Amino acid sequence: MRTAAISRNTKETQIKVRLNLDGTGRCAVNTGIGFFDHMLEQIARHGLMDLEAQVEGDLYVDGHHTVEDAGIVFGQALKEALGDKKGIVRYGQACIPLDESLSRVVLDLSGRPGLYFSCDFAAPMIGALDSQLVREFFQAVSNHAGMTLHIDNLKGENAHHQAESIFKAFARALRAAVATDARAADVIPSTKGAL
Ligand SMILES: [Mn+2]
Repeated sequence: MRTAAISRNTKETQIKVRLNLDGTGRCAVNTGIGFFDHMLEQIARHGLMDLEAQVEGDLYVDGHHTVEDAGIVFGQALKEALGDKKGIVRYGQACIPLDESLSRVVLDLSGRPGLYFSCDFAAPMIGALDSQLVREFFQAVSNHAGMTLHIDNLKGENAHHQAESIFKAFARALRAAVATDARAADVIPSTKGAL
């Protein structure tokens, strides 16, 4: 089973994440920011991963440390669950609409961090989530999973829809990239022989 369980404690946040890449979409998350919970649920549901996340952050400051650090630990869990990446597809992409919003995510589990993010959010806040933190979450995931990650919101007039279409597209792209390649089950998908 491709699973990981990671705990991370700092003065700003205390986080526990459990991840099963070969799950069914089960999700139990509590970050203290309702809309962020809603987004993590999209990753589990549409990524077909089981995800538990208990996040206690310094929300009296703002949501920044909570969201960024959740991204760090999710990225670490993803990297650990993938192991040597033998047999995975490696690349994934998805273009997902939510009503008027349309988002495209293209990713490579390359081992190298890199986030290329474009979204002009229609509102500064989405519920209790500062829309600027969507980028911060994915920056942390990219850094700690070792993932090249291109995220483009191509259209959108509602910030809830923009963010949700991004998370759904990320989930679908990730699901494709971590899937097992039936024609190369024992192969690390790189001419270097390592990822
Ligand atoms: Mn929604």
